Amino acid sequence: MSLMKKLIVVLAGLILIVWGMFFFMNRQPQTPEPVDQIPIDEPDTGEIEAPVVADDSTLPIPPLLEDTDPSPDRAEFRIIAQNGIKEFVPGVQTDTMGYNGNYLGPVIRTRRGEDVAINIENRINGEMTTIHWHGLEVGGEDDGGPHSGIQPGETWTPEFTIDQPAATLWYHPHPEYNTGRQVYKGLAGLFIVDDEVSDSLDIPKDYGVNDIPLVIQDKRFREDGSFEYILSGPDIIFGLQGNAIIVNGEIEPYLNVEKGLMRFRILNGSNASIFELRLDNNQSFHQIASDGGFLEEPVEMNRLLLGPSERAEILIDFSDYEDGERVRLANQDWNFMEFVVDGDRENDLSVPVSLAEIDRINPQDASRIREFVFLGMGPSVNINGKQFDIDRIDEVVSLGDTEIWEVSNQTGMGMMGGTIHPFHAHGTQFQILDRDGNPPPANETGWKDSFIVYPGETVRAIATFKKPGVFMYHCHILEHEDAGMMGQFLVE
Ligand SMILES: [Cu+2]
Repeated sequence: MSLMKKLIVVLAGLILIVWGMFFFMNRQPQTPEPVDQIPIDEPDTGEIEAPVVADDSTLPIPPLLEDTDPSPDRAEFRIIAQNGIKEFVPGVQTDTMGYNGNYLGPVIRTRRGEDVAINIENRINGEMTTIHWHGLEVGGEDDGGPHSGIQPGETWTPEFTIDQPAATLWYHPHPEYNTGRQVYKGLAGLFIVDDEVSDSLDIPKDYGVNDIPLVIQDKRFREDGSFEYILSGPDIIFGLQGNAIIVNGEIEPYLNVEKGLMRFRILNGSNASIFELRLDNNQSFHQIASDGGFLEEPVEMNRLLLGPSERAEILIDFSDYEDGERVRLANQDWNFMEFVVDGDRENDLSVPVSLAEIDRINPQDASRIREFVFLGMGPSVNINGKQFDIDRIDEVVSLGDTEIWEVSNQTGMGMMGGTIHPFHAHGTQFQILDRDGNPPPANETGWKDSFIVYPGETVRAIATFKKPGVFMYHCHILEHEDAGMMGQFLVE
C-alpha cells in the first residue's frame, strides 16, 4: 500500500471511530434490533420501516441437490451461481443471487469416505465469484478461497474425499472484497456430511419432515420491502445488521411440526449479527452438534448464542403441546418464527443420552502456540497489524502438525469496549481449550471452525492441520473480512 493510501485509510478510520462513538451511546452493538428500535435518524440507509409481513408464509425447505453419479462411493453435483429476483414482500422485487435458484441454494448431502466432484458454473452477470466449503476439511486447492476465482461463464470443478465426521457445514462465496455483498444477496447453502454415527443415532432424520434446516439471516429492508447492500458508516464498524429476520429466505415464517422431537440444523447465515436464540415460552432444548459435528452428549439450554457462520443442531421436544398450539422462536425478545404443533403427526423419539466420541487433542502434542490479535476499527480492522494481501503468506504450518491458536480481540482497547469478532479458519476443525483461561461452555466442547471472540477476550483453540495448501483465517463479520481482517496460512 502506498503512503497516500495508508494516510487515507487512517483518516477515514479516525472519522468513523468518532462517528461510531456516537452510535455506541444509543445502540447495543452486534445483535440486530427489531424495526421499532432502530433509530430513525440512522444515516445513508434510506427510510427504514417494517416491511409488510405476510402472516401465512410457510418455511421453505431447501431441496437436496441431486447426485448425478450412480456409484455409491462417488458423488457428482452441479451448482450454478446466478442472478435472481425475489419477492420477499409480495409485489416488491429485490435483485438477488442464488445457487440453482433465486435465493440461497440447495443442500449438498455427502457421506464420510465419499469422493465428491462439484461443478460450479458462474452465470452471475459480469462478476467473479468463488465457492468456499465452510468447515470442510479439504486441501487449499479445493477450498474455494479468494485464489479460486470463477470468472463469469466459467466452471470450476473441485474434487475431494469427505474425510471428517457427520456435520452440518455450509458453502458460500469468498471473493476478495466482495464476499459480504454476494452472501447478502443470497449466495449460501448447507453442506451436510453423514456417517455411521449419524446413521446409528435414534434422532429425527427425515429431512424436511422432522430434520429441518434453518438458515437464519437478517436483512435491512427499505420501506418499499426491497433490500440492497448499501453500507453506512456504522455498518463499516459493526457489519451490516438488518431490521428483519428471514429463515430459509422467508420473512418470519411458520412451520408445522410433529408432536414429538424435532431436529433443527441452524446456520447463522447473517453478515454480521449475533443471534441469541430462545423459545418465547423459555422452554429448554438440547444442542446436539456444533460447527464440525456431534457433541459427546446433548447440552440442555434455553438460550443459544450463535455468531455469524456458526452452526448448531438442536432438538426441541413438542410432545407436551396440544394440536394447533404455537411456540415462537425468538432472537432475544424478537419473535421471528413460529412452530405450529400438528397433532396428527407424532413421534416418540427422545433425546439420546450420548451422541458421539470425540478424540480430545492433547495440548502437550502442540508443536507451537500461534497468536492472532484482532485490532483496529472500521476500515482499519486487521489481524496482527496486517490487512489482507493475497500475495502474502502470513503463517506457515507444517503439514500434520498440531498447534494451539491463541486468538485475542484487542479492538477498541481503552476506548469504548471494541467490537465482537467471530474467528474462522479454513480447512480444519478446532477444539476450544479455554476462554480467558476458563473452560469453554459445554456446547463449545465439540468441533468448531468458527468462534466468537469478545472485546478483551483471548480464546485458545487446538487443531491438527491435515490438509495441505493455502487457507484463510479471518473475522466472519463479512464487512470486516472484506475490509481486510483476514490473513493466509500455508500448510506444507
Ligand atoms: Cu470482525
